[in-house]
Amino acid sequence: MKEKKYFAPSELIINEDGSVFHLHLKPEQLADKVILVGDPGRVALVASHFETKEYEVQSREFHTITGTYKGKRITVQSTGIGCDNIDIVLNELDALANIDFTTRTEKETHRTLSLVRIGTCGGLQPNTPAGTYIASVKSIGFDGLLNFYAGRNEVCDLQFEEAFKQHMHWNPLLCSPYVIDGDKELIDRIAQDDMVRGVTIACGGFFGPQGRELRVPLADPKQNEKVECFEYEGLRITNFEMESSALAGLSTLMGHKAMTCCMVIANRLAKEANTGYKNTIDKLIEKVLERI
Ligand code: R1P
Ligand code: URA
Repeated sequence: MKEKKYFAPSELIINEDGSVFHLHLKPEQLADKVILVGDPGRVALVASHFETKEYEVQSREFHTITGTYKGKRITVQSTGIGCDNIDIVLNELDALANIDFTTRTEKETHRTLSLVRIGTCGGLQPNTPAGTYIASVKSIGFDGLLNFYAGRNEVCDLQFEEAFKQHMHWNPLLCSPYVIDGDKELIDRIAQDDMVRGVTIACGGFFGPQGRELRVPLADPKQNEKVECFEYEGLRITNFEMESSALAGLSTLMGHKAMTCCMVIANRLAKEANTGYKNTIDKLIEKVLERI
């Protein structure tokens, strides 16, 4: 029989109270259904729909509430901004689900989490004005995260990746972009006719990587023009945000189901932004809570 891998205290850091290092959650406090949001303040908005709350904790940008919505046990977890935080959140959630914290070895049976990210994004097409909900069927990672994990080539859409790099005349100094699908079953259940199904670029930044130029010029001034006209097998790139690729990629490698849906708050074509979105995102939250 294969010897079980032991996860040393330096690799999986467990706090004195038995909770995982950054999230401060214990295994029994995590539900199978998880809603991820960027903004820690959005956690209370999601949980305002819960009929019961069993646990709440906050440390740094990681705010967590576990409770129930219409009898379904759900954990809502904030990630803060960016794929670096997704690396922390996904690894710690997976450890809570699949590693025995007493023996520091993998559990015998795999526990699969369903993870739905509810975020905000910038729209890139005429059919994605402010207020549109976009479900990411595919994500293009400009963040480089998945390239650090084995198995990246087995789970990514390499043909799409190659077509995109050719179209963009990709500068390899930027990063090695990866293309990864969201979970099909979850997308079919959650992205109904009221959501646009699209291709999302997840960036390691809000400004330059998303083609926003303030005082410092961009390396490629035509980046967004090229992004907006790229088409592959009938799919167009619909939006920019900052976490969906890392979420879809790590979840696939770990054996979880994940998808991202975002509300457009800035339309890059129309050059318009909606900063009063905090009330309207609640409608998207309700749809996800009903369908998760
Ligand atoms: C940038 O303003 C942040 O907003 C988007 C981006 O992905 C990034 O995290 O998502 P959230 O509203 O979920 O944070
Ligand atoms: N979030 C992003 O990452 N980009 C936008 O343009 C809006 C929200």
